Order: sequence, then structure tokens, then C-alpha cells
Amino acid sequence: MSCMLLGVLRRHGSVGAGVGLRSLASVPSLPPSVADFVKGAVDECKPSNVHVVTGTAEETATILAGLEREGMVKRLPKYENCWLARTDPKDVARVESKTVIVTKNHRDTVPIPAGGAKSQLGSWMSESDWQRAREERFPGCMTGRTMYVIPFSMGPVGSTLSKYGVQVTDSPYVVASMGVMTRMGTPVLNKLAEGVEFVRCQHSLGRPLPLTAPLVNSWPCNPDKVLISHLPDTRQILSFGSGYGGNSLLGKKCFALRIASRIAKDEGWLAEHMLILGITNPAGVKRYVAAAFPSACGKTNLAMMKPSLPGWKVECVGDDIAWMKFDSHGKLRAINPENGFFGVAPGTSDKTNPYAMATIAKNTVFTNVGETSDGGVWWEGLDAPPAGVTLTDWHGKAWKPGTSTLCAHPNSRFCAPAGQCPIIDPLWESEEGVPIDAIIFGGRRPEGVPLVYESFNWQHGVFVGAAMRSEATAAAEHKGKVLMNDPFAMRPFFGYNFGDYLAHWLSMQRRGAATQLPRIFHVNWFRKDPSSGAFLWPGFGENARVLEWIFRRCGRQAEDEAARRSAIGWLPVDGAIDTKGLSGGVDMGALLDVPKTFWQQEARELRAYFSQQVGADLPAQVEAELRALEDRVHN
Ligand code: OXD
Ligand code: MN
Repeated sequence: MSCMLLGVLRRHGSVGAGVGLRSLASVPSLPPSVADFVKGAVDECKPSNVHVVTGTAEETATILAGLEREGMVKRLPKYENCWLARTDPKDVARVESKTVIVTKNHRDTVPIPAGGAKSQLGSWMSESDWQRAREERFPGCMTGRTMYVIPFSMGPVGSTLSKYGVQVTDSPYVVASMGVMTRMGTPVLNKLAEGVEFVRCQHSLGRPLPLTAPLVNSWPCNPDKVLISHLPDTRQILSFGSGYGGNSLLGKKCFALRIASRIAKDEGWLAEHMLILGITNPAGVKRYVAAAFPSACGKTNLAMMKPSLPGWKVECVGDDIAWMKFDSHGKLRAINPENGFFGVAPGTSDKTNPYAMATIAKNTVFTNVGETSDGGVWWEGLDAPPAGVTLTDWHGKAWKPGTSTLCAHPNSRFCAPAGQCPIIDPLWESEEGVPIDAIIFGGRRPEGVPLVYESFNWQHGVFVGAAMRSEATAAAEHKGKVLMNDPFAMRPFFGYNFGDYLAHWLSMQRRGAATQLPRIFHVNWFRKDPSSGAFLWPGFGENARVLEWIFRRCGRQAEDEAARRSAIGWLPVDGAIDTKGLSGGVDMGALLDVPKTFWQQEARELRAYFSQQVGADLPAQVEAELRALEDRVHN
């Protein structure tokens, strides 16, 4: 360890900011590469204390107690070890407009859009602009605060599919949340001591002490200066100004998607915005599927689904991110690199996701949800609290049902350990990952897109992923229900040029064994009746009926009595989706309809999108698939 850092740890080998002091002797020595990184961060950010996180339960309890004293979290006495945080209302979601990838050449990050349009596939920052932005933000940014050093693993420590990171941060809330979302602390430090590579993650709230302006809700952040930057070439993340979610828990979107997608390209695997679930039929046959949906399309609900079909069982491997690699037999295997769920609270209920409700009953940090007077939480979608129980909204103000404002912020979250999920899959921490039989793409498509269809083959499946569109979400700063292109549900998370990403997906075909390649599907739970505006499909546990068809299609010939060829892919034949027992009945004709004029328009809009946004970087195979779709929908 360098002398300088040793000096810092000697002087400050303790937890500051009101959290209990640790003796100097307990400060672990850091592996040299980690020490160099921490020393650089200390020199730049000038914290008053440095605390190397060990990850013990006592340490987490001390950190939470410190947060409570500072007014950043409050205990929720109705549950065991649950906490509520209210953020500054200016820090409530991922800030895509301030999220950048820094590479030497613009085109390494994004295809150059035609006609000077802005890229929707990521934001590039030049190295010189980034250097300037860094110098405007980080020097001295942790003055008066403690810098926590978090060694963490994405994936089970020791798995060949796992990757490691070290995050320095001045946010104890981030430490508590990273302890849930990742494997964190001494076991990872021991792994790092073996000399394994790690991603360097530097995070600051950007509010050095003493404060020059009062905090809002005791939540330090610096919204005017937010910058979430990624340097894929050097595997670095530098995040400034936000303490919330994907902006600050750097293992999640920043590492496990943006940086990991680039590592995956370099190493020949896939880092995707996908849930992973296991589904077992009444005969006991099990298959695993991975599914990509844009934010707020019900990934967590699907990942923990309680199937309505008798005898079927779903088990959850992960709800947000999948790292997938072909094994030596040519079978795609996936791990969930995370260790917890950072799920959207509103809409989660015993009706929509009973297993999530059970998961979050203890050891959970809630952020920006409503609070009940009996020490519990509340959000839109839950039953009204019992008589005599009153509510406080996410701003901390008294709130009554029927008020025009929302009690919980639409992007309010729970952060809960995955191991607490009652249907966590027995193999969820398996080192070699689970074998994937199907990949599902989907989105919120009110019109024209059928409940389910299957791609003709891998190349067509890649095109289906590239063509994904969905209504926008509260998880980021977008407003309203705009239909956005969101290829592979990765639009906000690509770590490199989308054209190269498509080429990488196409190349997977050569890595997998032809007979073992996952089948690729597209689903849409959100189609609406154009006259009434009501959803045509009940969703939630009833989605098992669609998974059943997908399950049956895996391992069969493309030409199968359960499917018919259409202009966009294989569709279920009449009666192939089991609708027995569906209350109220459903209009399968309307759900599976492929309206010609809609798809002609869709193909036109897709061509315009690809030519404006991807241009010369669009692989010839994807262009050929678009042409083939155009031919089919015009004939
Ligand atoms: C998330 C997101 O938070 O996709 O998972 O925005
Ligand atoms: Mn997500």
C-alpha cells in the first residue's frame, strides 16, 4: 500500500460522519492495485476519513444508525430492520441526459446520427471535455466527509462469470444499498488480493462540508452538477451529484450493463438488461428463460410470477440483469450478477406480485414511498390503509387517498436481498449459471403488436430485439407516454456503439451449438382495445399461459402444430394458448392480430429510425431482415 494512503488510513482509519469509530488495527491492508486507486481518489476528493467496508452485519447496522441520526433514513417499526429514505425531490431517478460514455472516438460510443440529429443510443463525451468536467467537480468534493471504500462482486464471489469492482463513495446510504445489491466486503477484498481485475468506481454526492446551502430532506446531492461518466477502455466509472439508484449504486446499471456490455464484447459474452426465471411444467420439466423489457414494464413481476396455471411453477434467478456466456457444450448460461432487488414500489401488491411483497417484509430500504402512521409503508396500488391509520407522502407531508398528488413517487423503490424471495431459484447462485432455452423481448405496445410471437431464427431474433419500442417510464426523467425505440431494452445502457452491439449479438450464433441456441420471442402484455382503451390481456399470473406456449415451442421444430407463420414471426394457432378458467374471457383474435397497415407503418418508422440513428453501422444482416419484413408486410 502506498505511504500516502497509509498515512490517510493512519490518521483517519475510522468511520466518520457520526458513525462509530473503528480502531486503526481493524483497517485491512489493501491489495496494491486497490490501494493505488483509493490513493488517487483520496488525493482528488480530499475526504476527512477513509473507511474500508467489511460488509459485516454490525457494520451495516452502525451505518444505518448513523444515517438515522443524520435524518437521512428513519426506521419503520412495523417491520424488522426496514428503513425509509426521502430524497431531495430533485434527485429521484436515473438522469439519462447527464449520463455519458467517454471514448477516444465518438463512433466508439454511438453510431453518428444522420443530418446532425442527436443520438438516442447513448451520449458521448470527448476525453478533453470529460477531463474538464472532472476537474470542475471532484477536487475536494468529499471535504469533511468519510470516503467509504466498497470492494464488491457482481455475481457469486469466485464464479468464472463474476466480475469485481471497488466503489469509493461519500454516501453511507449507498454503502447500505450496495450491501444489499452486491456481494460486498472482506471476501471480495480477499479475491482482489489474488490480483483479479476490477472496475474502478468513484462516486460523490458533491456536497463537501461545511455546506454552503441547506440540504433538502437531509439528502445531500448536487443536481446542477450531476454527471454519470463511464470510461469503458479503462473500466472506470465516475459519478457525481446524485445519491439515487442507478446513478449511485454503481454496480448496477453503470457496471453490470454499460461497462460490462463492453467487457462482454471484448471477451465474447453478453451483458443484458434481462430478468432470468426458471419455469417447471406439471411433469417436472424445467426450463430457464431470460427476458428483456424496458424499465417499468413489469420485469420484477414476471421474474417472480405466481402462475395461474395449475401445476406450473416459476422460480426467480434475477429481475433486472443477466450475464450470459456459451459454455463448452455451446449452451448459453446465465447468472444474475446482482444480490438484491431494487424494484419500483408503486403497483407492487399482493395481487400483482405476492412474492415481492414477501421479499420486502424485512431488511429492506425503501426510498420515496409513502409512510403509514403505524410505522409501515404505502404506495399507489396497495389497498387503502385501515381506518385510523393516516398517511404521509414521499415529501413528508400529510396525504389522503383521493388527493390529486401521488403519495409515493412513481419511481419510488424497495431495495431488498434477493435471498429473501420465497421463490428464489435453487440455482440462483450457481457458479456456472443456468442454461437458457428462450430469450424474450417485450415492451408496452398499446397497438398492433401481438401478445406473443417467435422469431424465425437467431438472426431474425436479433432484428426483433433491435426493433423494440415501448412507452416511456418513470425510472428516468422522461415525461408522458411517448413511444420510444428501446432496442434490447438497452437504449439507456449501451456501453458501446449499437451497430457493433448488433454485430456482437449476430456473432453469438457461431459461438452456440446450432441445436442449443435459445429460441427468441417477443411478448406484449399491454395491447389495448382501441374502442374502450382497456387492456386486452389480464397480465401478471396469467402471463404463465404465454410462457407455457413458449415452453412448448422450445425443443420443437419451427413447423409445429402449435404455431403458424405470419409476416412478423411464428404465432400461436387458435387454441394453442390455454385460456381455460380466465375470468371474463379474452379476445384472442384481437390479441394475436397482426394488422397489415400497422406493420407497414411500423416497418417505415423502423427504417427511418435505423437510417437516422444507426446509419452505416447497421449490420447488413439486420438491414436484410428489415427488407424481408418490408416485403412480407407489403405482400
Ligand atoms: C431499473 C431501470 O431501475 O431499468 O431497473 O431503470
Ligand atoms: Mn432495469
